[in-house]
Amino acid sequence: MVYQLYPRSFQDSDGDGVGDLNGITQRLDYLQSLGIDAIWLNPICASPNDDNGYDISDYRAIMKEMGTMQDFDALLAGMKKRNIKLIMDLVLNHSSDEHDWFKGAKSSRDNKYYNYYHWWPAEKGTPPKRYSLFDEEANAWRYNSATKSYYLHYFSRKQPDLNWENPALRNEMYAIMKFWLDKGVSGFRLDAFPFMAKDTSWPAMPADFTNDQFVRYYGADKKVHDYLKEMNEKVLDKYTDVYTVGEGGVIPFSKVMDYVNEDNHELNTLYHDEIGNIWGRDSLDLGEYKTDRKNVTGVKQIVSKWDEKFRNKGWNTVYLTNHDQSRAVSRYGNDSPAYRIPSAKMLYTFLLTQRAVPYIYNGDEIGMTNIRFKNIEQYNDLQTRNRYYILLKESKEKAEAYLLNQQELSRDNSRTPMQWNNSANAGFTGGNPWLPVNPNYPEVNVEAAEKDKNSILNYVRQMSRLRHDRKDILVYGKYSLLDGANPDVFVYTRESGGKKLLVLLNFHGTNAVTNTGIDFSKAKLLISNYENTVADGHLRPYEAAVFEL
Ligand code: TEU
Repeated sequence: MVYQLYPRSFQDSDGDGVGDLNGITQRLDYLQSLGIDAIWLNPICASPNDDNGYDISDYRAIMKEMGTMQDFDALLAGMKKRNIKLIMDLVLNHSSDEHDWFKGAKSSRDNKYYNYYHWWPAEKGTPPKRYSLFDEEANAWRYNSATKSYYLHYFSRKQPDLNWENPALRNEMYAIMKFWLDKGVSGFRLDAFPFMAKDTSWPAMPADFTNDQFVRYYGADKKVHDYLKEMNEKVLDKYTDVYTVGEGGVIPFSKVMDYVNEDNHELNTLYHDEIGNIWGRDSLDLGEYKTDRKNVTGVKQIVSKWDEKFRNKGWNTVYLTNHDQSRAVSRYGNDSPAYRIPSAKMLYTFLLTQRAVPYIYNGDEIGMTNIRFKNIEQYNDLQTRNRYYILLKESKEKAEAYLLNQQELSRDNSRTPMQWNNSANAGFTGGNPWLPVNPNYPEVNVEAAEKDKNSILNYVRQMSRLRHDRKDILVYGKYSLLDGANPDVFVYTRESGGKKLLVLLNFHGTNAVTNTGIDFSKAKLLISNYENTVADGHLRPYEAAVFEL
């Protein structure tokens, strides 16, 4: 079980309104109580924070708001003592424009760092169209007058793309990985890794470009495989027990095994975005959104097809939300007062009974909800802000529609500060929080959840114990879908060594019936999110249960 921790919003220990490493260290007993095996820390390296740490200006230094290298060493030692491993976020595709490499590169074409980045010389005319995901003008090329050339930035203009074709750059990145592994970290989450390798002949994008052509024009070029293999050879192979997870949202399903098949020696795991895609997601076509929260059958198909993919080789991951998406209970459950608690527990029953590495996102374990900002000025995230202003140039209606959509989908929803107690700013900071605390903190907070034996938090702990106690079945056992066409209920068994568990999940806020043909006479209840759960195939709104058969 991996706990994803967004350090900026977790715990501030020095009153500057930004979470820090000492804050995390203070909360290690709490983290241990969740029964997690590892923590993935979002970026903590030096950064001007154009994209909250995903724009790194020094890969070997700690962001000043987050503390010092001594603080990092203390955090790591505290984690080791508690047997929790640390997974670092490794930002490979781009650096900050304030990194020394880029400062040199942009000064002259003769600078030794010029070829650490991708450039289009102005004498060749305007560069071939590439959209940027975060740019104010959606253009991924930006002119630099000192070199009379354009640099590439798939993300913001303060995040120039690194040129992995240059062996000198690759060696720098490998040395950085060694630096952190030598300190004792246990692995890396490879940020946006498919974009590392581009087709640098820069083919023209077709006029009818659609998202499914994304990989062709943006990355996942064959060379990604070479880089990952080299990274294993030069770095990862030299260490034992190192885990990698790639952010693989854009990798087509048919190509996944090429990356995670252990024979290929590339990645241990990657994560996909298919559940998020079916249940509402920002797409690259600015302003177009699909939301189909009722499509439980679709979700079942996704889960089943990914399980099948990993039947014999490789290993899967599963998550419901992260720092790029909104809150799980708001998006997939129901955050109204009546259903917030049962639906969040139902989602955890799902997450922690999967044959995959489950990722829990901080704050979800107490059922934190979307903050749903009303005005564009309230947003911090550059993605929301920049896209809003692009749309506003097109029409006011489009911009307004986008704003409504962002109430449900914006990344800031999951980035509001962790709610620890009912004191000012939810106990997150003594200062001014960098992003407002969700006003529901007097009710939704860790301290209140600790005191309530029926809280989401205590349910997560029970589920996590169950997963560890019945590891042979719940981690490694075979998965089989039952009642697959049922549009409300997700039912499956997990089995191993002649023992079988049944998982029943009602994803909707209405009563439901499932037809499994299973003989319930010997069924023994292991956990459920309601009082008096009986095994008869009837489920109350958002009811979830695990039975031993
Ligand atoms: O995200 C990569 C990515 O492809 C994003 O476009 C992501 O899909 C989008 O933000 C979802 O709304 C990674 C990080 O997870 C993200 O936080 C960073 O902003 C991005 O890389 C740039 O480093």
